[in-house]
Amino acid sequence: MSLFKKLFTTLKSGSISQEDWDVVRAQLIASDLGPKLVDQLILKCRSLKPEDARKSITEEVSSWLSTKPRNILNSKAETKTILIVGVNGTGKTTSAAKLANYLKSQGNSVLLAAADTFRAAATDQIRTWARRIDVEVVFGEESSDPASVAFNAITKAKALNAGYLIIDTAGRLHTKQNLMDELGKIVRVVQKQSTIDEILLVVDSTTGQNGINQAATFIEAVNVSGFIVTKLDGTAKGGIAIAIEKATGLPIKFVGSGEGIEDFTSFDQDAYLAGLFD
Ligand SMILES: Nc1nc2c(ncn2[C@@H]2O[C@H](COP(=O)(O)OP(=O)(O)OP(=O)(O)O)[C@@H](O)[C@H]2O)c(=O)[nH]1
Ligand SMILES: [Mg+2]
Repeated sequence: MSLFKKLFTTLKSGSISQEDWDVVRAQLIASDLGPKLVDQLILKCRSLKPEDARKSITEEVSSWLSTKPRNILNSKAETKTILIVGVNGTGKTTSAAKLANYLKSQGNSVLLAAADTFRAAATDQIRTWARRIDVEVVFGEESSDPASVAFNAITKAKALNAGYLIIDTAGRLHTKQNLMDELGKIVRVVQKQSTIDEILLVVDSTTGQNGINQAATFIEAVNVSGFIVTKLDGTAKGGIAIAIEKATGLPIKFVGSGEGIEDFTSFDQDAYLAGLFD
């Protein structure tokens, strides 16, 4: 990600002019760290000795990251249920398939649910993925009640004794309120039958600070437990990862870095921090 490379090389060079600071600031702003965090960081850096820079910056940024667990939370339920939510186009359906494949490759049995019934194409998309990764998917008619798909899915998952149920949801409805009401209903219907272990909010890293505003809306509506940050392959704006954790206190659990099924990893905090300087 090299977010702090410029900052780091500037600090190491010793004498730093105001112009140098301006360049560093502009670069950090462009990375979507957000002006407030950028200024906080630069203020700190101005008083740093070059030899302490890397350690101090790492400590500062670490203190901004979520302290909540990054692994998938596992209740005692036989079937762990994961709800995938987010704004349209962020990568929910792709991430649901990637996560299903990831969990399957670890030896788990996985069931997918297509609770985006807003468009027929949404169901087709997840069914195509499901065939490819050889995972079963529960779906309904176009415009049918997404909560009924979720209900059928959790019923089936329990009957099959599936290890995980991953529910994909719509990102677009006629209004934001409709969308939030729909998500709330899916949550209630599933919770009548089982615990929801995770509600993962998918955030497109290329949308920058907008992602933080989206997050706030979803966090208000449902009990978001963590993030999947997507499209990190297409951006130098990796600062959003830090900014969104600082703003919400919630952890990034997975990152997507391409359109392929394997372009998906758990978020490794230490590797991420190390990568900021390289
Ligand atoms: N480069 C890149 N593209 C991605 C990534 N994740 C998803 N995409 C692409 O982003 C587009 C939208 O992905 P979807 O998974 O359909 O997004 P969605 O949130 O389900 O969209 P809606 O159902 O319309 O709300 C697709 O073209 C995906 O291939 C990623 O990590 N990197
Ligand atoms: Mg989708």
